[in-house]
Amino acid sequence: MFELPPLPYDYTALEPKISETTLRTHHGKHHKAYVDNTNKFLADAGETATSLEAVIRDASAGSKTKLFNNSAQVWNHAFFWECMTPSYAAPSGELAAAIDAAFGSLAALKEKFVAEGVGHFASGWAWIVYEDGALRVLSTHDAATEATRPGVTPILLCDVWEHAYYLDYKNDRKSFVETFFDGLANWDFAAKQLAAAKGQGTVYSFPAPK
Ligand code: MN3
Repeated sequence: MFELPPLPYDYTALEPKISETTLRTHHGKHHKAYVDNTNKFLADAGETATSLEAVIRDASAGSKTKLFNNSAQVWNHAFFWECMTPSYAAPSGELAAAIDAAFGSLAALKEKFVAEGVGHFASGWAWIVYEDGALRVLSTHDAATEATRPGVTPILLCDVWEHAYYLDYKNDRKSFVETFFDGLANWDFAAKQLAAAKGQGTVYSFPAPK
């Protein structure tokens, strides 16, 4: 059985950028439901999971759409929580250098990331990933995840489903994505992911089932 990981901070820790109500609903209801559904689908199929990443790969390869959608959403949300912090600090060191190399500046990355997140039609996720030796920005639809794409390390992730921001920002997705980028993004976590992608440390993986 997979368990819903606790948030890495208090439900009120991101206020006013993200309200306690939004976090309680998003983590305690939406994310929990994806965990519960994943466990149910696995139990119904008589399958014992070794890791969430293996479940996602298997569901994708086997066209098990419901299991894929739910298990990928479990991973994406757990990673998304890690990608935010109540103690914002701008990128530094090797991450800042990689941003400058790929985009020219943090401001240029912001412009690209916000455009990707805002321009993404309907539900999905805006990502910064490390691929082929460089950072890049992309978005995925619905539950689609970069967690299991070969050769890719997720660096930073923003949920652009309406449930992520509607209570706090109504239909203003742009303000939400800008606030995420400028005030919530956990660049320390992103830097650890980048270092791990280059062989220094371990990339994030979802907690093992119990
Ligand atoms: Mn969500």
